[in-house]
Amino acid sequence: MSTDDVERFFRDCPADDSAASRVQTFLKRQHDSTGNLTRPVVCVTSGGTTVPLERHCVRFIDNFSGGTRGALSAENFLQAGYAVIFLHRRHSIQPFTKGLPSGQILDFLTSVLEPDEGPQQGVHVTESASELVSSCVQRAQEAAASGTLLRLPFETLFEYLKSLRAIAETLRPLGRHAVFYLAAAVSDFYIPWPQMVEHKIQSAEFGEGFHLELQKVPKMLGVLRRAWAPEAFIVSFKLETDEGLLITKATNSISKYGVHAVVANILETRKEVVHVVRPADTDNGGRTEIDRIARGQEQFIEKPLVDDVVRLHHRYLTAA
Ligand code: 9Z3
Repeated sequence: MSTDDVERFFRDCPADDSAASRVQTFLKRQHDSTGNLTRPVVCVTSGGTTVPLERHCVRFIDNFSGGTRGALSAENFLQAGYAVIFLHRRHSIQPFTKGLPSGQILDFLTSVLEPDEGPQQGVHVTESASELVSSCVQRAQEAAASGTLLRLPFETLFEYLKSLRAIAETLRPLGRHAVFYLAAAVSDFYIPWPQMVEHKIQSAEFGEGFHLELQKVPKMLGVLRRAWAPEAFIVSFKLETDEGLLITKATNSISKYGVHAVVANILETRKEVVHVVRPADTDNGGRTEIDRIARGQEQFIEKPLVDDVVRLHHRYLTAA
């Protein structure tokens, strides 16, 4: 894969360009009146990308991820004083909604609609849920009032990568004060737009079966690290199902793409334990150092995970 492949990907990319101006406006809010940056900015990516099979898309390939990792991490970065650009799969889990029912929202509500009920009239949160709901509402309102959370949705691989590039290029002037925390599950294979059929694939046109040929997505991690945002602190994620491959694959990402840390996780245990793999501080023959992060007594592992990433980012800032 060469830079030509990357150029071709974006040249053929159908998605719109609206992310850049939204990020620009958001970024202005993170500066004071004299133009100084008031807080570091992290781009948290979250949820899975889709790969369309048709331009007028009826069918698509999806990628595993509900978006819990990204949403809870975004909350913790806000708590740690970062401004957060939350690049997420549309309708995936949002910050400040963990624990709220997505499907059974009506179970949380009671309705008093009799005209003679006076001030009681209206729709109310049930007693048992009111503490959880008010905490979620309060934290969401705080983030909205402080202007420190920007939500940018994506659906397809094309939209995701186009927005990621726009964010990276807009954050470039922040240098080391920008962080990329790439928790989204991004497809490795796709159908390039020029090769994609216009309309719904017709099963009647195929005899025994339907053969699909996918191409490899050009690797963007190295381009992000070296060209789009060369000074930013880059944390990528590695998901495996075979424990035996995990640390080697994470270590390879560091040597291949030059990322500053890789969060390595196994599908089944990802909510309990992750490993943060990073280049050794001192030159000890190119080896890596590994922080094992366990959920422990915390409700969610994203708290100690983000604490670790923030610690590493602060060290990166002071090392400059
Ligand atoms: C992750 O590994 C995330 O931790 C999860 C979070 C997707 C497992 P949930 O959304 O899960 O909380 O349900 N993200 C990266 C996955 C990925 O596709 N990584 C690529 C790879 O492993 C590199 S970009 O090759």
